[in-house]
Amino acid sequence: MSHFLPAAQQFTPQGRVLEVREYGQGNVNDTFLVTLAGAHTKNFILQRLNTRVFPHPELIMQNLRVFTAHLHGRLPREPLPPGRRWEVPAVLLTLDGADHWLDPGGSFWRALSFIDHAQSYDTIQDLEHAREVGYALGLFHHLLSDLSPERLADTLPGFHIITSYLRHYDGVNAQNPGKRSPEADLCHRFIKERRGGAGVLEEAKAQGKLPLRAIHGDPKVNNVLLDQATGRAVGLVDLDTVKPGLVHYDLGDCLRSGGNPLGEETDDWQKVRFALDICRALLQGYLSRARDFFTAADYDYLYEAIRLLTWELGLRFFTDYLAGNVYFKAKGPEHNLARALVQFQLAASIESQEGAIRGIIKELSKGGR
Ligand code: GN1
Ligand code: MG
Repeated sequence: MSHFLPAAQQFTPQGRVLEVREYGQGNVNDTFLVTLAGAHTKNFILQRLNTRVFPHPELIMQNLRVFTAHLHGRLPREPLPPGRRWEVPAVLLTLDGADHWLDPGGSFWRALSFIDHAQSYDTIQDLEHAREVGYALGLFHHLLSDLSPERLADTLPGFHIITSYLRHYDGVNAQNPGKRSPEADLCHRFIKERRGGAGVLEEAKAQGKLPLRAIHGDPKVNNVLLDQATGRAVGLVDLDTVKPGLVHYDLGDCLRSGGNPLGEETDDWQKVRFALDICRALLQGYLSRARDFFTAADYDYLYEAIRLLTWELGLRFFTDYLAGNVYFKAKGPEHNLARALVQFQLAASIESQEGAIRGIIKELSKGGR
């Protein structure tokens, strides 16, 4: 703990830190849970932002300020159904009143309040959980639907722009034609066969069919907190990619994460399947809060969003494998290849169930429950 103690101590009076331990499963930033001494044991979240991925972390803090101020203004006017709560992590200041601390080595540290009596899971546990994950994303979008996206900085240019990821893949490939294996060949083939349709969401955006909105950027299942007692969703965490984007990025990402019961870290990639019942329940939960802003065009692009965001994550993992694992933290040289295979298999399963998925979307667009 001593290593991280100086960072934790920036955000709390001396002598109060009892413990600092690694927390969560983040693939990019380093996250710690800090436990404090006191009348009641209190925790906060301490994070070291990855400045290789986020070259301007101060813009992340700026977005967090805009986002939290908006939500705190809006939440009191937003009646929640009985028995529900909704929490937004607060930015904690250093003892000097700053929203971050640069350590002597130049690392960027910031702290957030911890949401009590809540937990998350890496995979969907049952259909009720799927509904809650969808509900959380729908409420999140609903609460942000009157925040003008221009007020948020683009903290990660190119994020979820598949054509940019393809350019990067081509560049990495040209420099590094080495790594061949049956699995790598499978990934190359998978990308080659599908790159034609990669720009569908960007084209719809350029044509004005899909508007830019304020989005979460990374609403995977383990970023949705559930109340420990009731199982109801209480909030979304991991707000570093809150920025302008398409709600389709969020929905596609949430469904590729939720719709894969084996989870994105499974070793058994050949067994990966997209679960239609989870897809339906998650979308039902989402639409229970999103119907007021979700348009006919939004429904039209939903299937493509699920397919594309899944394929995109496979492409991102595979490119990182080829590049030597410089973006996603990896447990070994083949880890990102294994992760890519999971997403490509999931994308294939989505494609093989296109008719059924489109059927669910159609039924729900008519108000089906
Ligand atoms: C990364 O760091 P983490 O685990 O919150 C990534 C997401 C991916 C996710 C896959 C900024 O999120 O886009 O979907 O891994 N975040 C960034 O698990 O690239
Ligand atoms: Mg994240």
